[in-house]
Amino acid sequence: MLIRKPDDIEPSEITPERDYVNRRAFLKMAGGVGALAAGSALAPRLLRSALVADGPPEDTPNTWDQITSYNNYYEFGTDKADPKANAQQLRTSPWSVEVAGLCRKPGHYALDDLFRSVTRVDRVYRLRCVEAWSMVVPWNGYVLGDVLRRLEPEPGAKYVQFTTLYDPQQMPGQRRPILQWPYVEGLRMDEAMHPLALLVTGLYGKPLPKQDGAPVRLVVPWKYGFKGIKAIVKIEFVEQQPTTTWMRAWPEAYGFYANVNPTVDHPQWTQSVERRIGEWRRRPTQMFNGYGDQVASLYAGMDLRKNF
Ligand SMILES: Nc1nc2c(c(=O)[nH]1)N[C@H]1C(S)=C(S)[C@@H](COP(=O)(O)O)O[C@H]1N2
Ligand SMILES: [Mo]
Repeated sequence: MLIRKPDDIEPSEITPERDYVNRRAFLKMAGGVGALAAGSALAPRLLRSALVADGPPEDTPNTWDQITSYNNYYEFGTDKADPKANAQQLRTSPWSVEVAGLCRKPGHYALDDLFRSVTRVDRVYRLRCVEAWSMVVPWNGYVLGDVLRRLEPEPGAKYVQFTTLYDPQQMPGQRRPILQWPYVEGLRMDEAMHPLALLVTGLYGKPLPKQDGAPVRLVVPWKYGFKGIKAIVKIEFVEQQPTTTWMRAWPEAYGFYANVNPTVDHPQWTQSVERRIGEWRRRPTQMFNGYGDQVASLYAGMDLRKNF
């Protein structure tokens, strides 16, 4: 892990981050430093530094700084630091999402209306980028299926397509043909309805930073990170499998399904291992990014080497 001295930690981030540290990490540490720290005014700091230094392996969330300064968002540049530097001028309010296609409630929705009477959820998920790095992110948002159901998809709706804002004035990357703009993504309807899939509006209990996809992005934890389309302005219910930005760019490398699969390599590198941001050692990549117990049945009978 990246080890930060307690002095480097903003007091404001201690409480929220500590709340998200997972239970296993807490238990592991509780017998040691925890006892020492208990009752001391310094307890939160000691607690946090102990967790960072001794941190467990699996699913300790990455820090706010890591999650918000190491980004992929080509609309704002192709270097990892570019989105944070270049996205801050994006106007994210007011914002509306167009709902179109095969459903009974099409229209232009303000975000509040899109999420009206949908329960907010907090979920700590692994994010596995196709570039073989990963992070753990405490997201806040809404179960995608809960939102979609309220839009009353029609029986002919077999897929959902998502579209990012197209505005080259605000998104400098769109002035260059890095990708075909706007960025588009899609899910099969049963994938979209799976309870792990989220529309995300926050992280660490704070509004979603612009570089992470404000005001609303998709998060599908068993798929490669590129499925997590940012700054969504359109949701369309369609009958045929829609195209996606990365399929268009390089179909041999990026399929529609994009399920994390350590046995199907990228043409230029292995997908069998990954590096967690903040660590040096490489860890094995897990099938479906470790969510197979929950999602494997969606793909029963499919050849996942062909449908990669
Ligand atoms: N509109 C849009 N969405 C996007 C991207 C992008 O370039 N444009 N990059 C994707 C990729 S490759 C990844 S790994 C994730 C990264 O999300 P993060 O920057 O919040 O970690 O966003 C995805 N969503
Ligand atoms: Mo990615």
